[in-house]
Amino acid sequence: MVVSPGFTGRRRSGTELPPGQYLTHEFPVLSAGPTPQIRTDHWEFTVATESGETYKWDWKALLALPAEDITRDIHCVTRWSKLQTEWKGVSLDTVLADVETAADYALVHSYGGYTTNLPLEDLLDGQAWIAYEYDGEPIHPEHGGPARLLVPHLYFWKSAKWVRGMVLSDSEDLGFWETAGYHEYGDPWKEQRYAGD
Ligand SMILES: Nc1nc2c(c(=O)[nH]1)N[C@H]1C(S)=C(S)[C@@H](COP(=O)(O)O)O[C@H]1N2
Ligand SMILES: [Mo]
Repeated sequence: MVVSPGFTGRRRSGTELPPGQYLTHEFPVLSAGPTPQIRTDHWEFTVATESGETYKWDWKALLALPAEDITRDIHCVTRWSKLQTEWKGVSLDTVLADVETAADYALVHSYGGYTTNLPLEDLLDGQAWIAYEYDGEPIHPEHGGPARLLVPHLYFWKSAKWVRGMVLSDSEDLGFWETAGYHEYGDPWKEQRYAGD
């Protein structure tokens, strides 16, 4: 990794781009497979813990949780960044409030089979949401609707579209892109694109 002059390691927002990124005003679609069509009356979000407990939310239960408006920059590892994108969704702090776990890692699963791994702590403390609106509208299916993960402080491949749940565990299982050679953590400010960066 090349450390740029003045790099502080702090997470910044709104004015600056991470190293190697360019600004776009488009909203590119990046999907590793076809767009699954998920009806909200069939949608479910499941959390399985390291002790074998499972917790489930259906669409009504998700909407019943207090939602937040979220404005954040997003950074795709293919080098586009989009500033100050606007979402509505439920914080993972809220979703996981009553989940009993001491796990260190989460493997997030999507409808369609996509997976991505994150340390559980990166999903907490106001850093991650289950988002269901983008720009004041339900999230378009291509962009992950009816609901996607939003973890804007990491490269956008961590923000699993069509999210359906996560498995919490004491050891880190790699997800789809991470298994294919992308970085296990993916901090855009440290340019953690590929394993070993
Ligand atoms: N389920 C699923 N989630 C996914 C992906 C995917 O292929 N499948 N692609 C990831 C990547 S690489 C990026 S950059 C963003 C793209 O989101 P967008 O298509 O809404 O721009 O979704 C991430 N989440
Ligand atoms: Mo991406």
